[in-house]
Amino acid sequence: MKKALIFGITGQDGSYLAEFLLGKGYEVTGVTRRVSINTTERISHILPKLNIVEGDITDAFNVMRVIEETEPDEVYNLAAQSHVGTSFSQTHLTLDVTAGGVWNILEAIRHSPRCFDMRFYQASTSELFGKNYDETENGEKFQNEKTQFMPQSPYAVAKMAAHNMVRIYREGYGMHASSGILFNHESERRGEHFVTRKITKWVGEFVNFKRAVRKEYNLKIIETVFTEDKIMFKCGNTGEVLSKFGKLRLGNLDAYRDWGHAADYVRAMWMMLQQDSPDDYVIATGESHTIREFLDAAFNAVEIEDWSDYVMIDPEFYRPAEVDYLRGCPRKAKSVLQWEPEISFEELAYRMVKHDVKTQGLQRPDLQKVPANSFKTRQIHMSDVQEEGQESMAQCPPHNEMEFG
Ligand code: NAP
Ligand code: F7E
Repeated sequence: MKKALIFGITGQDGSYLAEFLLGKGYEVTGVTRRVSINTTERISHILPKLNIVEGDITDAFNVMRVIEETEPDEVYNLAAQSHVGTSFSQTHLTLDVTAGGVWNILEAIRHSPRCFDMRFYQASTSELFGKNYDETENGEKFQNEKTQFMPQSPYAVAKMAAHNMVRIYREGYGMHASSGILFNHESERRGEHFVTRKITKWVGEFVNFKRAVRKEYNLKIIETVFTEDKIMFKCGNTGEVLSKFGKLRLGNLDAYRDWGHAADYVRAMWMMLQQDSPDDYVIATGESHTIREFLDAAFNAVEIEDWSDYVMIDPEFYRPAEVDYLRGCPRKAKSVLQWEPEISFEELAYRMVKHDVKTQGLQRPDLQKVPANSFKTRQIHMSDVQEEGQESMAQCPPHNEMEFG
């Protein structure tokens, strides 16, 4: 039985990779940090099948001990301070974990008597390209393995140091060490502070909140009124203000990202380590969309066609430096690894919204009752009134805005 060791098993990718490797018959060990709350939510369904050891990649001795004791055939490093925005305010921590941690793993493997029996995967990123791209003859922008790096954040600088270190250990010491230059990949398990999940979680909360207002007041007719930063719910018949909900606050909506599903991307990680020779590969869908387009897809999934009244721009979420355009060319991964993504952009957004509508429905929303005339309205959204205005206020079951199959 092959043995795999995963640093970062509690993260989005770690959870999908662990599932995937168990499915392939691997014995899987995951490294988790000692923290004061439970961080194993994403792997709770497979915990009994995993070996869990405590560790932190910034602790060189600990990393060495874990590698010695578990004797893995394959080591996957997914551990990182992975939030680009946060890396601007926690620069040192980001460098220590996202770059320094990789040194520790590479050194531990290099000094191990089993050095050449182990294969190593490093989670590199499209953030390495930063502001840079190449162009086809038709002027289409893209990034591939040959595109020059121009990092735009402390996160990207740390990942670039790690990426180069992996290459140096591969070429200098002959280690089987590969880096996957992965473009953005999301899922139902995506961290809640990344833009896609922030959007779908908000949509899930909003849909369930509106349902709860209807249920609480036995109403079919709700008028939705928009203020600067809130969405107010009024009784469609009496005009009484019933409750309010904060708008979705976002930063730059014009950046382009090449978004895939994490389940497809962890397959590519494994495929890289099955090659006779180690190498670097771009993993991407080849399609690029703006955050506006993701908002279209997410709101359309709950039958809201125009999201502009529901979203407000908050400068807090702008970054000191931005990556404007990412679109990966996965040709090498397709021809060498035979890797293809299976989940489309539309399917990704739909799955995430479906998940968040369902899970947020299990929470009990706090309906903040608002005294009448306690706010100034800016715009009034009439669609709800027009759609439902003829209905009576008779006792009715909770209204289902959206039924997923
Ligand atoms: P994630 O959800 O943020 O997971 C990060 C993981 O790293 C968590 O398990 C976290 O543990 C662990 N970690 C953080 N600091 C650590 C430390 N000092 N020692 C040990 N473990 C530590 O990230 P992800 O989306 O799964 O991404 C996986 C990897 O791919 C990351 O390296 C990321 O930078 C890279 N990447 C991601 C994408 C993407 O779009 N998702 C694209 C390209 C590259 P806790 O649970 O304890 O916090
Ligand atoms: O931002 C914009 C933001 O934080 C995407 C990480 O997994 O992928 C990820 O990094 C875009 C940026 O991901 C908000 O300015 C607008 O242009 O979801 P994100 P990211 O920065 O692309 C790469 C490949 C990684 O390697 C990273 O580990 O969305 N944006 N408004 C916002 N972003 C966030 N987070 N929050 C907002 O409110």
